[in-house]
Amino acid sequence: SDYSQEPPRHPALLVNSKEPFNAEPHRSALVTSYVTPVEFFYKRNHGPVPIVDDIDKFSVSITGLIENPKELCMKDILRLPKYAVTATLQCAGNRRTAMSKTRKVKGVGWDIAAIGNAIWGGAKLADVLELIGIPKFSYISPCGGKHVEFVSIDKCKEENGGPYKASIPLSQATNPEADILLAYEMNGETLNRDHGYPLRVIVPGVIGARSVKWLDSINIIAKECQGLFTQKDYKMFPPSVNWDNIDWSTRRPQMDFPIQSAICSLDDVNNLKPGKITIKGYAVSGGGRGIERVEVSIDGGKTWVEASKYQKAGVPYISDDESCDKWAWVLFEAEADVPESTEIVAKAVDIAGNVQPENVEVIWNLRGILNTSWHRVHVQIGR
Ligand code: MTE
Ligand code: MO
Repeated sequence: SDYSQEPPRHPALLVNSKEPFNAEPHRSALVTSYVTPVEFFYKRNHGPVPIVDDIDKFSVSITGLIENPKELCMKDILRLPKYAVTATLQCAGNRRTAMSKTRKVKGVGWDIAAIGNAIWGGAKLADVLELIGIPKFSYISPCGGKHVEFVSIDKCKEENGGPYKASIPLSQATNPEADILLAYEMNGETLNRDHGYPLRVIVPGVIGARSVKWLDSINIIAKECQGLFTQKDYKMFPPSVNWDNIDWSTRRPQMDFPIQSAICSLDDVNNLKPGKITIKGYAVSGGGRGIERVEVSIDGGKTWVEASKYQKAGVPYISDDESCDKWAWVLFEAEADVPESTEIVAKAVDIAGNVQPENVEVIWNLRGILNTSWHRVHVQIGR
């Protein structure tokens, strides 16, 4: 693989793998603003970043189980109504490093910042599909049924040099309220190369792996994508499954991510003076489920206080308010007096009442995905 033409990147990123490039910001960068700046947004690539230098020649082919396969050029996509969707993208491997401390897991190590919140600008996939003759709200049996597969331009070694790909159910793809985008902008700027220039898919509320970057083609297929990242990766196994007894076919590909929260204003271990500290972090749930509450403990999880939550600075977040961004995280904040060394913990509850598990052991899985256990940091108080 050729990594000689990678794009420039912010030097402050913490690099977990150089080739392919996998990097996250320091966790503190996530709570300085509700919308994550592009340069501090985590980057998760499976191969070299492809180069698209002639945008006039760029097109997306739409093929498969449709009557009239079509090529859409960038102009065709720009002609469709443009939407701006604020959505949090989270890698299924976020917080994997901590899961590995219980028992070793396989995969790129991530701290708690393989997540970011951006304003994605683009056309709705439901509009694109309508343009080629697939009606909105195409309802196909919820078990089985057609899928929409996204295939990239990139080449990754896990696919034996083939492109990265993933699929989502057709019923979701044709639902305009699912807000799935073919995005060409991120935070009001042209999408950059690391994040999928010129065009990527954004599937809000779903693990990042389904938001295919550098889109090359869309295929309507009879059942879910047979590619590696749908069949032999990004599946949730119970703790009893190991590399000797794994049967990938017994599990479905992970789609929505579960309720998640983490403290970003403190490192894993902090040496502080006694006094007031501010505890800040993010909370988000998959499937567009809002956040009901975030609680913080300064005694290792024995007692809790509720943190304040916001999206827009200065406006308290209320999950069922029309004005809140349903696909986006909330930032939380709590102040506490910490007189002695202790463990500080955060946990969140979504509007369906889903809670984070107390320990990582109960959700441990060999691929190290979806570590959503209570987030704990240590504070050592010196005099
Ligand atoms: N799309 C392509 N073509 N190639 C990739 O390697 N990585 C996926 C997804 N889409 C990937 C991809 C994964 S696992 C994640 S978490 C997100 O992109 C990361 O998106 P980002 O780099 O814009 O943060
Ligand atoms: Mo990912």
